[in-house]
Amino acid sequence: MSEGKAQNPYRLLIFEPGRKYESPLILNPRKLAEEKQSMLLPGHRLCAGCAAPVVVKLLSFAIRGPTIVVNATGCLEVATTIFPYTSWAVPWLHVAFENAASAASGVEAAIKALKKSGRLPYDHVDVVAIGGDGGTFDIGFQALSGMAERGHDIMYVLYDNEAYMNTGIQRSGGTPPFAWTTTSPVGKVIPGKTQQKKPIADIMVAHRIPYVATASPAFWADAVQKFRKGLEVNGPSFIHVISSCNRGWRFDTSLSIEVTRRAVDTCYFPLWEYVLGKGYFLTARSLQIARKPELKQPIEKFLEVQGRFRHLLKPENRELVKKLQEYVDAVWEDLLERAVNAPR
Ligand SMILES: Cc1ncc(C[n+]2csc(CCOP(=O)(O)OP(=O)(O)O)c2C)c(N)n1
Ligand code: SF4
Ligand SMILES: [Mg+2]
Repeated sequence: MSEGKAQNPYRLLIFEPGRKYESPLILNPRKLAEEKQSMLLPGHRLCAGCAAPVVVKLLSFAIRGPTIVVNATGCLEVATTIFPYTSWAVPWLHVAFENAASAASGVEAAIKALKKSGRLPYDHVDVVAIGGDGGTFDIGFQALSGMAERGHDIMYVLYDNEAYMNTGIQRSGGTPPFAWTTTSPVGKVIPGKTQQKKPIADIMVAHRIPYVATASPAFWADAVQKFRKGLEVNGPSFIHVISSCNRGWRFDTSLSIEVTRRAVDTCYFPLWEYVLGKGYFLTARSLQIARKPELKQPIEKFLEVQGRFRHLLKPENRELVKKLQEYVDAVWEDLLERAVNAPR
């Protein structure tokens, strides 16, 4: 863990055995730049403008000591570990597309066994599993649900770019209604995806795990705090991060963070956290919107900067935008009713 000024920003994060690492959470940008190093080193092949490495950087700001990352197959895995190289500065494991949560469960169980037999040279080792939406909403869901049910002490981070991007932009359970993908094409027969987005974070809440949260790279301090909370709880935690993809969402690379801001400003992707026994809490901009509803932007603000929704802005598709707005409003209203800190 970097302590004091980071001398070489491109080194491995070495955790000396026996030493206690209780690094305080830093939220001052200058201090972060001086004292914290990303666990993802430069030289990876993620696209310019991809939000996934930003998500990992924010996660890096939250880690508190020895950490092992388990990565599902997907853009983040493929583009950071092109054989024989790696961009990861922490121990990192990839097994398959569908089993990040079960591989991480094995890692966590092994750490426990080592600790029990006195062979773990650390007080504690955090295990973080990272998966894309395909690897989480769909193919990896069984492994994830099992991890939650067994109660492993793992933080699962979902970077949700809303399609199977690594294999060429196919729709997933995380793709929103009416989005264009190569398997939900826009044409005379269908207007993009015809199904809704699976409420994955609420599904994880239903598992009654200690901590679930949503996050956006545009609200970085909120995201870092949530990552830290997810690491600190005893047991499984799940952080759902909206992760823009300029290739699949069709926007200019300079808009990467702006798109994730608009996702929150329109309530398409509200920011909240769920603490077991306490309930749902709105955070950051979403809490501001709940207190001052006039801050809520129309869904067009999210759609208009993305080519995958270009067809929706044509006059003949006004009805679809209306439907999408109603869907967003219904989910938001539902959240307002559940949130403990929403104004009544
Ligand atoms: C069992 C299996 N089926 C299909 C694939 C091919 N495959 C690799 S990555 C990927 C898509 C990953 O999508 P997602 O999890 O959303 O991550 P992203 O690439 O979008 O970051 C697919 C279909 C695979 N590796 N294994
Ligand atoms: S295709 Fe999308 S998710 Fe994949 S590296 Fe490029 S921008 Fe990132
Ligand atoms: Mg994806």
